[in-house]
Amino acid sequence: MSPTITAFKSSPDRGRGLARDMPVRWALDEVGQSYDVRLLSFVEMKEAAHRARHPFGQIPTYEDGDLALFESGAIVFHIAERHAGLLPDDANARARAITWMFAALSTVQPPIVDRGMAVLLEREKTWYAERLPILDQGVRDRLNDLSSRLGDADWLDGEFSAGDLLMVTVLRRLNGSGLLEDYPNLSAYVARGEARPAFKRAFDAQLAVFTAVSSG
Ligand code: GTB
Repeated sequence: MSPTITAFKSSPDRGRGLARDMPVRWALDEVGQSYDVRLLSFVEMKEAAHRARHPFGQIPTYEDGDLALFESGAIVFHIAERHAGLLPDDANARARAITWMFAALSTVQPPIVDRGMAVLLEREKTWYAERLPILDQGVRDRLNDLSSRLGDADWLDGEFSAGDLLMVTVLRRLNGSGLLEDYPNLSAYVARGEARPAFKRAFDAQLAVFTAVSSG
């Protein structure tokens, strides 16, 4: 039986693939695992039935038989552990790929999310013009180091892994900020991720939800 994931019924990102069901869809597509999707409204997300799956009333979740998971990183890790293709067989290479998963979510993502939230919620505030350059610098600090580490390699550590999948997902949140463009190797890295057939399938699937909702 296919696992079931949850996603926004009506995503505020308007189908740009920025919500966190995207890395889960992408991981499932990379390993060739079909899946079902339960779409949730904001109200349904906070109801007891969904909170039993997700204590914080959010998407995404993942259900497979009697296993229910939340947290996109944990779900991607679970998929990568259960299927071939997203983590190397060699134990040390596998540990390094997992390290990149954590680096994406714990080290690179926070300043990107902080900046994104300020752009979304603080634009009209008196402090915005002063705060934005500080937040930009926080993002640049991470991008400088990531760019140096990646160099001219295709992926962060050898073959494409779940670490790259999460890192590309995180970096995509900078689309439209103008920040990524200062780092040609990181821009090319994101483009390489987006060019993967599995990424395209996942992206099209979440876009189809938005298209159906907005035309219906
Ligand atoms: N750490 C959790 C994970 O990685 O799974 C975070 C989950 C999370 O933030 N879920 C969000 C959610 O359910 C959706 S993805 N929000 C509803 C709520 O909290 O009530 C975050 C997100 C939302 C919208 C955009 N966007 O519009 O661009 C991008 C990302």
